[in-house]
Amino acid sequence: MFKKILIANRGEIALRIIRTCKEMGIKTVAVYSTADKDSLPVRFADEAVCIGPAVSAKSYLSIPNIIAAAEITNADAIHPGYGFLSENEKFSKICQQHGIKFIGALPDQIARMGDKATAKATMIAAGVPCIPGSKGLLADLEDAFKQAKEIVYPVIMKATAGGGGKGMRIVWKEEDLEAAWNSARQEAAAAFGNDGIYMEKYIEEPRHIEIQIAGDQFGNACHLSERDCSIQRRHQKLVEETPSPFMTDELRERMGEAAIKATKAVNYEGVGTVEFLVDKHRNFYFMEMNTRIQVEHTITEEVINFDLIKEQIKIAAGHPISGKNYYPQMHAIQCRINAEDPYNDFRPSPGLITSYHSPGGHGVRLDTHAYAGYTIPPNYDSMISKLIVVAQTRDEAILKMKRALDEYVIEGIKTTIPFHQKLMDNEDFKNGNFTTKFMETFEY
Ligand code: MV4
Repeated sequence: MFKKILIANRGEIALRIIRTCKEMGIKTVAVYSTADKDSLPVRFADEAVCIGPAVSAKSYLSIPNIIAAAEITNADAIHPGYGFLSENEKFSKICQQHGIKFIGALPDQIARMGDKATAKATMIAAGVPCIPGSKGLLADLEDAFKQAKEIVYPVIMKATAGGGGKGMRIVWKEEDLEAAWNSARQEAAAAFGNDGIYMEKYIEEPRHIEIQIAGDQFGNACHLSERDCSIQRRHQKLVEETPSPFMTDELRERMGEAAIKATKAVNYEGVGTVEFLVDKHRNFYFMEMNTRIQVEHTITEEVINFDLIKEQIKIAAGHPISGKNYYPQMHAIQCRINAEDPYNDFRPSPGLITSYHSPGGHGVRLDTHAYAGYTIPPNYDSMISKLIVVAQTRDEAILKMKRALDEYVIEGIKTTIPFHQKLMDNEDFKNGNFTTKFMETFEY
């Protein structure tokens, strides 16, 4: 087992990883930017190294600074958390070259899943259901016209280097194709330095349901059931839950099997997530594979009673997994509490938390690095905390979440707590009647 792990991240996920390391008897090294010098991960880790100024590019994204911190402190592994360098092929490779175990995917797995057209081709070859569309990248505008006619409008064009909606264009009719093609390519080139575009049939009003998977160094793989992440806004998830209110035992078996096929197709080692779009007929299609721990891993932990960070560390250290699948025994919901003003277009609201009281009690979990007197810096994402509840049924989980949100006091900044309170009272949400389009019409 590792003796010392460096955590190449900040905020609640850095704290989350430190906690598991402590429980496993593993020493921890926090790295921090000058903006985070007073943060909890810095205080709770055994050692802390400043890796640069507030701007991420010069601290949390600086590979030389992080490798230097690992070498100085003699860390034998690096946990990248989510975001930052967690899905960076080069970083995974450089860790390898320095004899430091990267607790995440291998460089070639990151590369293959990071390029969306390559990922899709890999999944088609493995027999994972994919959305009908172009075979690989579109050659030119003429090819785009030809493919769209075959696929049948509406179609969607996606940047192969994308994800998170950048470089994505929905095209409803032939007249609009040329403009969409030009702007998608331009946006993709500017954002990713890669203007490769592929095309798919546009699925209207889908649900976003993802399957948690795990694979080990011996070729064993399993799934740990689903999370429903349909409640999102501009590709930012707001609420996640498991089980999905749209799920059936039969669909879970089929999606779980498909996710395991995806895992085995890339000899995946570690924990990951296979994202699917699910249409109203319960047809499901591979969308992306995330080769990292995700923000919403918590709800899976609560319903299967299992520490996913511990599992990541054990797999990275060469432990085998059993290969049996895990099924939800409870119902869990997570609300992301952001320093944003929900009544002002979710505008970021960083600054000093003047007063703070956290919710608690049976079935309530709060993953956060915030406290009274903490200042949310403006340099990073605006998530303050993840409020997670677990209960026997979905109805009870919603009531528990309402109760926990009512207890939660954060003063000095605007937060998304009032939004979540309205959501928990919404009839469509309460009935499990929602798709990825929900936020376009929800009035709160
Ligand atoms: C789609 C789609 C409909 N049809 N693909 C959004 C982000 C990127 N990962 C893929 N996305 C979508 N791909 C086809 N063929 C709709 C979306 C989509 C979406 C997907 C999941 C969660 C929220 C979403 C919001 C808007 C669009």
